[in-house]
Amino acid sequence: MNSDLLAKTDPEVFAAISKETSREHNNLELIASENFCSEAVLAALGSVLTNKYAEGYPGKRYYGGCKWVDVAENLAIERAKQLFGCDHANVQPHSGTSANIAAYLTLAKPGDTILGLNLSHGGHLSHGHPLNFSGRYFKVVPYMVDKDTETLDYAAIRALALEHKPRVIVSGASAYPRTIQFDKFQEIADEVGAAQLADIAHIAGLVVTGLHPSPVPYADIVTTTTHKTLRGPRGAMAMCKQKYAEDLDRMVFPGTQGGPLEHCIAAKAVAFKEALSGDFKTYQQQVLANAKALAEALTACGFRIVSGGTDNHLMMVDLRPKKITGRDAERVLGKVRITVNRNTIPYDPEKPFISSGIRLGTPALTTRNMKEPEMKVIAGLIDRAVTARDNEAELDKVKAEVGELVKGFPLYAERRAEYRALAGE
Ligand code: DSN
Repeated sequence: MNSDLLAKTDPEVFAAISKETSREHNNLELIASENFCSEAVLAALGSVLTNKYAEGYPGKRYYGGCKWVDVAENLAIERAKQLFGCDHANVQPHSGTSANIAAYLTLAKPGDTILGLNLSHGGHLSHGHPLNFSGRYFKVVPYMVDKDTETLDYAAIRALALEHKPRVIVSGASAYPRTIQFDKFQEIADEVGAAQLADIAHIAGLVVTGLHPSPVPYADIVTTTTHKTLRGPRGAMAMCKQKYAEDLDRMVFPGTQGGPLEHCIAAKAVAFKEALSGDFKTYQQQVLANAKALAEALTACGFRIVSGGTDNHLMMVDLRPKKITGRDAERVLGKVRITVNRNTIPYDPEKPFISSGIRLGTPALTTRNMKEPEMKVIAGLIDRAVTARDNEAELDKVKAEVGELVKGFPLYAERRAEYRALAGE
């Protein structure tokens, strides 16, 4: 892995990477948007493809010497098309937000109206938050979840669309635990003459394995990151119907990006190949089973799960029954090596920085082969930590139990052993 070279050349950066590798193994990772990619994906990321400038697209570059990056990028494109069943795929977006910028500008002009799920109700910054480019350059009409069911209310979304006549309706979310009906979004979009932009960053792995309905047959543009349930490298992609292909490509490059990150694109190709395998569906089924098991076990411990449960890889936990804020729970759980993020829950009385909830997801723990019995144990550990928030002795006990649990599910074992040897540990 050439770690010895890095350890010699730059011991400080080496130490940070080495310690992060240990942290990923030693902690229970419950951040719903994180995952652990394979050694093969990491190998592609750490390759010489990072050296190459390749502005343009395979066969139409503005630089010489692109023969081999063209091979890698074409593999990524073809595998993406096969995986998602889309007409056209652009694998160059550096991030989910970059993909969304290109998608908006393909479908709309600055100043046009977009309809997106409010961030506090499970949406994403790039779906129209006032401080984000999407809220600065477009007129945003946010939609909310229903106050009683805490789920999407398609009749209310339709009413807003009829009133405001948006150019783009954004479907998709980053903190929504229920199935999203992209066909219903399309009916609304068709009725008001809008385009549908489906951002499936969180659920892409479920979509490609048929465990969540796909927006691809309906939406004008579909964007996703590649590092969440899809378990690839950090990055993103955008897909569209053939009629938008040229415009979307032009809006990614030269519209909003320069040189593509060909090492990331090669790593996307590797991840797509992994996602096309039968094992990937088994993995995603376990992600869902684990999420259900965790939500049920937390409910049994007295937590309130927003909307009463989950259909996907994540759940929103209302902490008010436990009289603790999201910020404090995130801190206490961090002490016992359980990593989560605070999150507003729908109609949250607290400000986002404090929040009344945490968002939990199972993709990362499932990659470590944890199953339903471990989810029950973890729910108990979360409950004990939150309850014992001021009792350092009890928190130490919970932390020790986390340590015992993770030992049975090693992560990046060879890599860690190599790093430890180099650090003389
Ligand atoms: N995609 C967001 C998340 O879900 O964590 C961050 O932008």
